[in-house]
Amino acid sequence: MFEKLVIANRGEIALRILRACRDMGIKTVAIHSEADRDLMHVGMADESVCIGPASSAQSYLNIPAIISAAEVTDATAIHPGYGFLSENAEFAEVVESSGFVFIGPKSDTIRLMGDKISAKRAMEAAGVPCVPGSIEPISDDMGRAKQIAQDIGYPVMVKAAGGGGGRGMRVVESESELAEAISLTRTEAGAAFNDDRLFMEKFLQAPRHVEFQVLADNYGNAIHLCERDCSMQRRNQKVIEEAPAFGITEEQRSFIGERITRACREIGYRGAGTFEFLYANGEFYFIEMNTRVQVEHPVTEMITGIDIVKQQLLIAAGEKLSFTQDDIKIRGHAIECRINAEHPYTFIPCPGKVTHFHCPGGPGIRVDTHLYNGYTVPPHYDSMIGKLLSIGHSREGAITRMKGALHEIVIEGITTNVPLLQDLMLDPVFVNAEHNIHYLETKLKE
Ligand code: MV4
Repeated sequence: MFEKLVIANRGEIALRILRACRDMGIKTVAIHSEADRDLMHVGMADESVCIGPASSAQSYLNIPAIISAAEVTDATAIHPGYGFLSENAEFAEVVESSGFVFIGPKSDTIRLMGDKISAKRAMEAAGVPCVPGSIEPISDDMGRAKQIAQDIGYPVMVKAAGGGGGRGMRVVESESELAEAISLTRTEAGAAFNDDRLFMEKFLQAPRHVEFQVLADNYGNAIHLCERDCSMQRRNQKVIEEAPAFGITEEQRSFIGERITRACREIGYRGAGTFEFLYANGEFYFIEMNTRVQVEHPVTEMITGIDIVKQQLLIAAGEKLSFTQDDIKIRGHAIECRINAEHPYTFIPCPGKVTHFHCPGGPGIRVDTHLYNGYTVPPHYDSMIGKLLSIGHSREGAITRMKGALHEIVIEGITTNVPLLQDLMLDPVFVNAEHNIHYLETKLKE
């Protein structure tokens, strides 16, 4: 196992990684920006290195500064967390070529999945159901593009190969809009991703977002840890996640599970990963794969009892998975509420000093946060300040416990989205599990 690891991230996930390292006897190096000297994990880590000014570009995205910090501290591995450089193939490559272990898949795998055309091609080859469409890059021949769209059937979606997470995509309702949509998306994609290749899919009108967690080692062993529903979202920012996803049968779960673990073996996947699907009319349609640990990984940990961050470290250190698919047993239902320092209805960020923080607790409650009394939330980064989780025997039991925890939590001095979360726990559409990816935006308009 690694002796010392650099945590190349901040906030709650940096603390989560530190705790996994502490459990495993791995020494930690916190790297941080000038604005983050007071982060909880910086004080707790064995060593810390300030790597640059507040702006992400000069600190958490600064590859040479992070490599230098690993070198001067004699660390042997680097955990990228989520966001920042976690899915940057070049970073993974530099980490490895500098002689450190990147906690994640090979850089080639990150590149393969970062290109949504090659990702989809790999998934189709493995028998993973994908959204109907064409993986042939759209050419400038409008006759051909019109033919493809007609074959798919309107409405279609034009997506950028370099996109993902909601960036670089456009809905096209009819042939009269197609040329303009292709031209605009191509220009945006070229500017944003330095890659103007596009592809086309059937536009699914009201799907749910259901994703499967996988773990794969270096020896061809791959398992899945059930799925999560992440449909309660706004502008591609998830607000509530849960596991398992409501209404998914054991038969569907094992069918998709079998296909995605086969895909992992075929592409030589390593580490933790997530297969994102749209779920509509009882069917799963692959859209993207995330090659990092995700914000919502704790709901899966709660229902499976598996420490996903610890598994990432074991796999990266060359260990074999110590359990098989048959060992994975789902117990109960878990819900995660993301706590953000933002106005609950306008979503305007509200950084500032936390004058009083009281953390909820009790049976079936987990809180992943770096907040403490007197901590100042800086304005430079994402507004998520923590995650509140509950588990119950049933979905209803998890909701009941979440309501209690949202009642207990006290965060004074800054404005948070807790009132929105409290509202959602009482919302009949959420309570009855009838929402899809558009529900929250529709509700907020009313
Ligand atoms: C789609 C779609 C409907 N049809 N693809 C948005 C994020 C990116 N991962 C893919 N996204 C979508 N792709 C087809 N063919 C709708 C979305 C989408 C979405 C997906 C998941 C979670 C939230 C979303 C919000 C808006 C649109």
